[in-house]
Order: sequence, then structure tokens, then C-alpha cells
Amino acid sequence: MTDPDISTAPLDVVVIGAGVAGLYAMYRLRKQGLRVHGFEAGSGVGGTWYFNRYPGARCDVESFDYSFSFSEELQQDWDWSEKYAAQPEILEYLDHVADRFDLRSGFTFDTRVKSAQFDEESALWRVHTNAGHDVTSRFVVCATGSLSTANMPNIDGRDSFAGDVFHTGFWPHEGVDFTGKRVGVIGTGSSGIQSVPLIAEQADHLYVFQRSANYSVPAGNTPLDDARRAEIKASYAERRALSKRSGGGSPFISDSRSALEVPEDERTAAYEERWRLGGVLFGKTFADQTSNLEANDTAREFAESKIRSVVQDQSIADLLIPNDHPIGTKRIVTDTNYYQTYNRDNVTLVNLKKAPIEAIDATGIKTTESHYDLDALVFATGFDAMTGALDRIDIRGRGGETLRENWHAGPRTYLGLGVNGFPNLFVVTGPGSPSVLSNMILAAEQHVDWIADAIAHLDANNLTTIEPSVEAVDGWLEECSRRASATLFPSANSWYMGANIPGKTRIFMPFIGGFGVYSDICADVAAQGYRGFELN
Ligand code: N01
Repeated sequence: MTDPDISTAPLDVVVIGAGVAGLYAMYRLRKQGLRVHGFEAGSGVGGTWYFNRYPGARCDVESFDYSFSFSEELQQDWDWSEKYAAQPEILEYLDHVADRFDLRSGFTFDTRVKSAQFDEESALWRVHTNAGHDVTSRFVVCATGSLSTANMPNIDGRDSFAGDVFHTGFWPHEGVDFTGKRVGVIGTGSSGIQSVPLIAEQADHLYVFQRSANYSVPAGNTPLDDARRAEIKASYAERRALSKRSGGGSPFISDSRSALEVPEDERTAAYEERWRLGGVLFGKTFADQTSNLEANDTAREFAESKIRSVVQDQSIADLLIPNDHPIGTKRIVTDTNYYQTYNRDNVTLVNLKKAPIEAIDATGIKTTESHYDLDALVFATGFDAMTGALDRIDIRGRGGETLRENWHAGPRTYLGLGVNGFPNLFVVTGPGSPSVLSNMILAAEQHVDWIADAIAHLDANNLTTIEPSVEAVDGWLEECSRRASATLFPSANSWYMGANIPGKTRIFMPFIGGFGVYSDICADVAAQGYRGFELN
């Protein structure tokens, strides 16, 4: 089966995924005159924002920053309604982008790429889909997302539950009405913490099954009015410039002083101000918060006092305060009324540390202490992050080596962009790049621009393949590991470490040196004739 526009082989580029990275790849690579086609598992564009439709789903990066920067007209025309946009608005925006730049026509939807094999003789990739497509292409761009493969924990009896079962990452498009229902939510990461307050408002009773507590900071979300929008739009250029130089891809700079050298009242005032401004940036108030445990303690103690001040029952507050990781070493959640929810009569926090889940049965969840009768069960249990989506595609490079084999001891990339043994295969915002530690839209733009320039370089010089050397990959892994070891991040059992998936190799996957630093390294590599890559 062949779509009309992909009948003439080979294509220049196959793009896998129509989320933010895939959309921009389609735009940028087409603009370069390349023949591009994309495949997307969903029925529409948007990736994360297409699938994650659970109640309360909202971005934790401010709307003006979590948006494409490649078109001045687009960023001037689009009006965000809130400081932190909710999922429907972000999806509306991405639909608008797809229509405005005619990107939808480049994708085949409802189609999953099953395999991609590199043919050494022709130096072409052969890509198969579950809908029977068999296409050849010079390059493959994996815009498969870092948090796109749902983790459904293998709990005894999981499939025997007779009520409705949901995963936050694959929420029904028509929404779910929990009115009058006894609902169980398993998981208290961002997805659980964002959805719990809204499910609690509907449900007859909500049981929140918490294994590990997480730190959460109120979003401080506000509507944006015309005056505020005009003010931000007038200074968009500076805002973007600052974001692109920053650590996390938004216009924010930590106080460079140690949290410990600042007088206590000044430090508390700084935390207070960041808490008021809301969200994940609280974790970066002072630059050494995530590298010095003592400095971290000052932020942790502040956050804990905030939790205690909201939760009426201090024995519940005790459970809601994490005790297993420094604040910020797992992604801080950005919530709306999360802690307040535990003051409601119809909400019960179930402590799985004390009494773990034994099994799920037809009527609910059985822990080692009790049975909870439920009508609906929500898995807010996260994702096989950063490697999960690629792991599920049978990708074979030189000599038929699979990407799974290549990555069996943890993902091995150079700059997060290329893999030794897999020529002309590019990964967007993958392991080894700042990726999930940065603003994913700006990160995707930076990666795709780099990839497009690399292809242009090959074409201009009559070259066929680009592939990182094994030395470059080893060196980059060492660099990533050295930078991670200088922080507190590896001490947390986070999905950054692969720790949430049983059996997954533990390695800190993202590059933690900051978005601006990383962008400079990528630019430098290109300027030096793609240092570390073999071009043939
Ligand atoms: O997933 P998570 P998430 N039994 O892995 C629990 C981004 N995001 O979807 O920690 C019982 O963080 C698990 O417990 P534990 C954001 O980057 C952003 O919430 O393993 N519990 C944990 O509590 C975020 O970090 C937004 O002990 C089990 C939870 O499930 C990332 O996505 C919104 C279990 C999973 O938490 C992932 O967030 C949403 C089991 N067998 C997501 N297995 C924004 O705000 C797992 N858990 C933009």
C-alpha cells in the first residue's frame, strides 16, 4: 500500500511523529526543498497534547514560551488566554500551526512505524508501518517524543477489573464523567497531581494510591489580558533570546549566589517570591539548589512548610511530604489546588509505602491492609521515558544491529542526535540532549534546525551519510555522566534515571549542562565540519 505522495522512491526524509518536533521537522525540511513524509500513530497532530487529555492537563512552562519561535507572524498573531495553557488550548494551537503551514498534508495518520532498516548497499532506510507502507528514504527523523509510551505497571490481576480503566496518557477524547463514582488514581507524579483535584470534584469518593510523594508548587496560573499580551509580544525577541541562552529554555535566570551565602530573610523572601510566581522554576531559585544538599535543604524546608500550611490533617501532610529525594531532582509538579484536595471529605490518601498493592480484582484494589471498592481506575503511572518509543520500533542499522542491542546498557547517542552504527538516523530531543529538562518546543526547533543544516551540508558537498563515531558517542556519554554526577539528580529514583521501569538500565539520560550551553556545543560541532561525525 502506497500513498500517492510517497510512491516515488526514495524519499529524502521520513519523519516519525506529528507532535511539536514532527510538525516543525515537516515545516523546516520541506522548506529546504526536501521530499518529506511523516507517519503518526494518532488521528491528528499534537503528540503529547493529542493523547494526554486527562482533566487538569496543563503545561508547566508559560504559554508565551512554550510555543514556536520560528515564525514572528505566528507568535504575534496567536493569543494565549492563560499564563499556563491547558491541554485543549495547546492542541488548538498545534492544530492552527498544522493548518497555517499546511503540515497535515505531509503526514499519514493512524499509522505506526513498525520497523526501519538501513540498507548499507543503497545507503537508504526502509521503513514499514502497521498499515502496510513500505517506503525508502535517505534519512529518518525520530520525532517520537520523550514521554509518549505509557507505563502500565504489571500488577497482579490488572486486567480483571470490571469497571472503567484509564491511563492519563491515553485519555478518551470524549472525556470521562466520574459523577457518583468511586474512583482510584494510582500515581502521584505530574499527571496524577494535576488530575486529582478535578476528579475529586466529580467523584463520589476518590482514593489516591501514593507510592512516593512528589514536590508540587502551585501554578499561580492567571488569565492573560490584552495589555499583558501586548507587553510580552512587544518584547518577544528579547524573551526568546534569553530563553535560548538559558538553562531550561525559558526566560529565567537563577540567582547565581549560593542559597547558603544569602542571609536567611533574603533567601526566604526569594523562595516566597518564586512560590508566588508559581511552578517548576521554584527548583531553580538559587543556582546551587540541585547540586548542594545543604542548599537544597533550605528550599525543601520552605516547600514543606507550605504543604503543612495547606493540609489540615498533619498526619496526611506527613505522607504528602517526600522523604526520598532532594527537591527538584524529580521534576517538580506544577499544580492547581492539589494539597487543598486532601482537605475534602471525599478524598482518601492511601499510603502504598506502608501497605503496597497486592492485586487488582474485579471490584477494586487490594493492598496488604485493605480492599478498596472502585467503579473506575485511573493509571497515572507515567511513561517509559526517553527510550520507550524508539524501543518499540524495530530499528536496525549497519550489519542488522538493532537499536535495542545498541542501547541495552542505556541509550548511546552523540549529542542526543545521532547513534553510531545507524547512519542518517536522527533523534529529536532524545537521550543525551537537554530534552525533558528544557522547553520542549524550543529544544525541538534547535534540534531540527541542526538536522536540516546537516542534511543541507551533505547535499551541498555530494555526501551521502552522516554517522557519529564510536569515540564521539563514548566521549559524549562521559560528558553527560560527568555533568550529572556533579548534581544531586542521580540520587533520585526518577524516570530521568529510568528508575520507574522495572529492569531498565539506570543511567541519567538527559544532558544536564543547560540548553544554551548545549546549543553552543551543537553549533560548534557543525562549524568544525561536524566534529565527531563521519561523513561519507
Ligand atoms: O509520571 P511519573 P507522570 N504502583 O512517572 C506511580 C511530564 N508531565 O505521567 O514514584 C504504584 O512522574 C509512581 O510512583 P513511584 C513531566 O515531565 C508534565 O505523572 O514510582 N504506583 C509515580 O507516583 C512529568 O515528570 C506535565 O513510587 C506506581 C507515578 O505513578 C512526566 O511527564 C503533566 C506504580 C508516575 O509518575 C511524567 O509524569 C504531566 C505502581 N506499580 C506529565 N508504577 C505538565 O505539567 C508507577 N507508579 C506539563
